[in-house]
Amino acid sequence: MAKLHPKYIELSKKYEDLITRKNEVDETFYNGIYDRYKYPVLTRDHIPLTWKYDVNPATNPYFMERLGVNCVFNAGAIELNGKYYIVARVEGNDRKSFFAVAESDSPVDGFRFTDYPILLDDTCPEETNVYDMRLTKHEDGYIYGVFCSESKDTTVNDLSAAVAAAGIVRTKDLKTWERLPNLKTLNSPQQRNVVLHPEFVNGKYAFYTRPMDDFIDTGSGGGIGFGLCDDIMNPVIDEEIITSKRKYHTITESKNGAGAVPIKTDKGWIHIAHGVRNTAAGLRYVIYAFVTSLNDPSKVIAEPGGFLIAPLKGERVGDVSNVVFTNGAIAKENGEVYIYYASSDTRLHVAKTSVDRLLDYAFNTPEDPLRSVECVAQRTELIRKNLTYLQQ
Ligand code: M1P
Repeated sequence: MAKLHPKYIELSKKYEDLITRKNEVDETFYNGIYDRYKYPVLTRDHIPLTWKYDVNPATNPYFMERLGVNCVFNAGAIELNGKYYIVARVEGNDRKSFFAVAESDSPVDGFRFTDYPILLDDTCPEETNVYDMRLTKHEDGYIYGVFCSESKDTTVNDLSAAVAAAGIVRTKDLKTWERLPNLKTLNSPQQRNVVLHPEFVNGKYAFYTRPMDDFIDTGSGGGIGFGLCDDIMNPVIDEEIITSKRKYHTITESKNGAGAVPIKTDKGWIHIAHGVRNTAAGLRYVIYAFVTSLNDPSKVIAEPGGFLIAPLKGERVGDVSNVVFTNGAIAKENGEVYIYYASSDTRLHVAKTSVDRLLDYAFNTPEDPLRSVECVAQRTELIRKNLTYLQQ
């Protein structure tokens, strides 16, 4: 029998306690739109000990981490054969991210990583980093994972300059992954936050894109794009149109990007995306929602003003503070919706809502009127109606 370090025995017990801990709705938060949960669903402490330590006391007498993990965050999510799967972004102490599958019988707790992280086919020698996979159950029968594939920009004399592109993999079982060529967008030099729509549109694969001139700044990119592609084995988009636009002095002023795969409802496709504005303390990321038409998933038909989720309490602090970000949600047959969102590029949380609530929110929350005076008029009208009602 293998000899075990006492620390391994102690940490294994703590690990099991963490994985088996039941999650609870956070009763200190209420907005009627969704519930927040007390505990994150995944953190760096959910990483199996075998991924970080050499567990053999002969070769690791001090029981040191050999390959530390810094954080676990932005995750794609999917329900498959009655189980809940999260494909998380795991970042090592070396700043490189990779993907790992965690599985549970519950959407809000019990997530346990499978034995190994995903080892992608090494088809892009220039690729340095990968992150933020969106999982699409496509009507062609495959589950696609679309993620950011980042490489060094060698065309300029700047050590930090990078190029972002959309990488694509596909699978049927979340175990064997086939890497496809990266998406080419003929009119956008960089891409991040690309999401594959689950249905064909005009017989073609449809992608939500995020046209960008630069790695950080979207530059002339006007918002979340939408484009069609004939052949997923040679994915090229020659034209992108803008769906959800960036707007001055709103939550999307600096940039926005598609998040979870859109959820189909009888009133339209619900999108849960992120918006970014700049502040003296740096970029602030929030999550927002909008709905597009069933006939034309690029056409916005409901655009509630403001954010759906913003960082709260401890969520505000982390490696990149003041950030919430989503790239995965699970919509169950019974109408429940679980939004997996990461806070401050550090840990992953879940928010529970439903299709009915999201539709009510999307169609009945007033649009952002874009000017303070009109915002006050909007609020005054709500107060006036309430006071009249309460005096009855
Ligand atoms: O650090 C916040 C987020 O920044 C990026 O999002 P965007 O492309 O909209 O700027 C992503 O790298 C994301 O992973 C990260 O959470």
